[in-house]
Amino acid sequence: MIQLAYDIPGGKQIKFLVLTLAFALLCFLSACNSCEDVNCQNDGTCLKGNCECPPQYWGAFCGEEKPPESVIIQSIILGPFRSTAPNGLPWDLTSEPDVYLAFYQDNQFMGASNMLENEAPGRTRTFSAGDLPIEINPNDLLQVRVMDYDTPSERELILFEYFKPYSRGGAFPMQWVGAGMSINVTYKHP
Ligand SMILES: [Ca+2]
Repeated sequence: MIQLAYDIPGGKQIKFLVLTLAFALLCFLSACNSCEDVNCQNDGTCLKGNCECPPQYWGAFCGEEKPPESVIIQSIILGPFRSTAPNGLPWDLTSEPDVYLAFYQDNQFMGASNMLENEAPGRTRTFSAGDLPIEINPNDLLQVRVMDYDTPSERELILFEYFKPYSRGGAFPMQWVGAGMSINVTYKHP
């Protein structure tokens, strides 16, 4: 083959071209196993020229977002709320309200937190890992109701807020901030 290259006009150029191509191929093959020019995004790590992605990303350079399987509420910081019920009276006549959170998606009850007894309306309190967590659907709007527990059959709605659990391209925020509360979350991926 190379002998043929010598026999035709411009053969030397062809030989040079063949050698150059062979060299380029060798460089390319060795570069395949090198991480020198591989920039993995989103905390991906390069291993033998390939990006190993964290569970929430995929793709050659970990640039593609993977939708979560579910969202886990880790803690909720509930700020001060109004001190009186809509009728103008205090939430409880003889003590402070007994506060808990109820979670709804698509009009379905998803679960409730533990109750904090005798919570003064003016203070900030945290519902933490022991009071939660609640696993929710990433695709349905979440309604969080702040409730005052009176008796097994009587509860009063203090306030509610809506949160969107997952937005594509939103880079998985660890905290959602609302007017009256903020929610710390983690994302579960398959
Ligand atoms: Ca009450």
